[in-house]
Amino acid sequence: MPSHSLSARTWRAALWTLSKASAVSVALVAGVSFFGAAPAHALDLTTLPAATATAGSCYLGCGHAAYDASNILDDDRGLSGNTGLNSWNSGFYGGWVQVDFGSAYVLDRIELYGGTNYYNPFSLSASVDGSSWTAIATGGYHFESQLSQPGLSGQKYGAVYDVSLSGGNALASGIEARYLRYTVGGGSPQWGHLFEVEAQGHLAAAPVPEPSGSLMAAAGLGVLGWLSRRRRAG
Ligand SMILES: [Ca+2]
Repeated sequence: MPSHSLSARTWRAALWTLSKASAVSVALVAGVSFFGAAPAHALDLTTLPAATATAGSCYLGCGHAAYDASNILDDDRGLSGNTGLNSWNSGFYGGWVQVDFGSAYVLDRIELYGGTNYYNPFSLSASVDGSSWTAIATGGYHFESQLSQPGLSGQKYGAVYDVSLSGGNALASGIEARYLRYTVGGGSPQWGHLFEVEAQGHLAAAPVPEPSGSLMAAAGLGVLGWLSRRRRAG
């Protein structure tokens, strides 16, 4: 057999092996990229079974059905009327109420449902341990088209903060919270009042170990060697 023919066969075999190895390598890299990006699952934090509400004070005493802290998690935003059985009231010109989600999550969105007679400048803060707090926002109830649902008197009245919104609705990304606290400063024009709070968030992404460059190279060489042996055996 002429030598140039042997050479051509050798080149074709080498090219075939390299093309297969490249395809496998691309698949390996694509697979690593796919599994390395852990998707964030949005959760309704305020409807989690573990979610509970507590307050520094309640108008008729915390634990009384009317104006208790638990009323901010009863899925009634005021549509059943201003009955006291669906809202929290601090009982003085200030006060705070907070939600414990049961575990820490990264916040994506917060909705506050107020009553149209209550403006009340407030501040929102977040904590992962219940003792160290991070300021999230300051604001006041207002007519807010971004609210998902109507509240008292069928009005969308309250406040919304969201990582995908800007301006007065902006929420900084990456805020971790097990506790979300709503605080009305002392000397406020009305008693502290909140009909409902809703929050969405997701679990913080756990770091996913990815193969190092040398491991990837070793995997590529292994595939190359296997294909070469397979070619020779054929
Ligand atoms: Ca409520």
